[in-house]
Amino acid sequence: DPAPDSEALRERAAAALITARDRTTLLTGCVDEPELTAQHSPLMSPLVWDLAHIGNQEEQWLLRAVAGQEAIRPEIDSVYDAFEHPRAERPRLPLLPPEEARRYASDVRGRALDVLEGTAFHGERLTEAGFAFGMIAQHEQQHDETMLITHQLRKGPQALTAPDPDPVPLFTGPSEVLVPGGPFTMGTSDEPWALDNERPAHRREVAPFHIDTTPVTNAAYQAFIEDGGYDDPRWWTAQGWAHIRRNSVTAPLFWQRDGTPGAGRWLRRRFGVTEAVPPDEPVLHVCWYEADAYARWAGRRLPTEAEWEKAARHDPAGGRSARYPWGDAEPGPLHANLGQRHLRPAPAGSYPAGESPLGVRQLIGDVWEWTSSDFLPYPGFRAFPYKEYSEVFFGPGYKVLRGGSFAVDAVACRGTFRNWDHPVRRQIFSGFRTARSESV
Ligand code: AVJ
Ligand code: FE
Repeated sequence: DPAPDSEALRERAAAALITARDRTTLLTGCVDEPELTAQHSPLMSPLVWDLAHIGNQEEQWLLRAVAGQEAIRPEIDSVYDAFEHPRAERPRLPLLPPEEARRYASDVRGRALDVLEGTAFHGERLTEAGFAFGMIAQHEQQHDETMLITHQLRKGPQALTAPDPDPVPLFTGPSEVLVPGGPFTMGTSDEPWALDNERPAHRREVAPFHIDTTPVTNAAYQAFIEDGGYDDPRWWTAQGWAHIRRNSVTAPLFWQRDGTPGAGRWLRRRFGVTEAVPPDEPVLHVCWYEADAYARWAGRRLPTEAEWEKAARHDPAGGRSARYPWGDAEPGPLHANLGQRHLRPAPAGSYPAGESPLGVRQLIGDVWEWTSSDFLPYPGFRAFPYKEYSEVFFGPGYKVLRGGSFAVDAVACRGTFRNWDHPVRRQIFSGFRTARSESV
């Protein structure tokens, strides 16, 4: 290691871990103990499970795998194994009570920072460029996003606050841009903290297509609702139609019609507050079936995952793939709405400094964007460091989401980052944009 690089990496890793822990502390410190152990939705774990699971993963990877230490409390590994216990069961497990969970996570953290001081960042794949530390910071941030979803599902008064994004003038640019056809580099082999499913970099041929300049807004989505979109099987796949009928899905999750006679408005509940649905904001809390149906109604389709990544990373001038739509610079507050800085997406057309070379906005941050693609390995994929991060999820049961939401931290969000979920899921911070093939 040339020393300065090593020192910079050490600082970056420590900062990423500390940023994540500050957020975990906020999310688990703003409600009282009974709320930490309660299950707010069968879709989610009690917050106190996430807290100790965060510590347990850190112990397994940084203390045991990297530093070869003995288990602190081997008996709890199984309690915090996400594969042994589905979320619905977790409240009945012998969970560490809140104070113990906090102490455990902070004990692990103290030791992990000591390990960081003494680790060389080369030689071993797990520690190459600080990978294991970056992976654990990303893991904690991913659970922080999960805990924020739990907060959104939780009934009861507001527990979290954040300033709103700055207002922007109504976006008046083109509604779509043409992405030229041809190959581009998808995925990465040199982003040091990229996870296994983002690797390796490979050439992808993509036919020319048009993609929305901004995510689909609440106003646009409302037009689909008012046009009877949820009552017309033409727009839905057979599975989607069966799903929305069986579950009486008639609007995005957390929406309700304003009961005032003649109001004709929609309200939504957001982190304990009921408010009018803001027309210019990207639509949030829709499942894949809803995104897919809206696109068909609009005479369009969801972008494939490759199309999404080409729109986000390809620079037609330079011909190479950048790390982000705006280039290779780390995300700053002018680029994207990330990191729970706000508790909502920013209006469509925000963040001009974050646009792609072709002028596509808000690809990073605001809302996770559903793509039409199943979650599958790239050619040459190798599971690392464990099969249960990605490999066991590959297949038709999961659709890929891209770009990150306001609730994801920059450390867990890149032009190559891949998220996935079941097509019925909508408690997640999910929205979408649409595309169409270039007609010849
Ligand atoms: C990549 C967001 C689907 O939360 O299930 C957390 C991330 N993996 N702990 C999830 C993850 C293990 C994962 N997602
Ligand atoms: Fe996890």
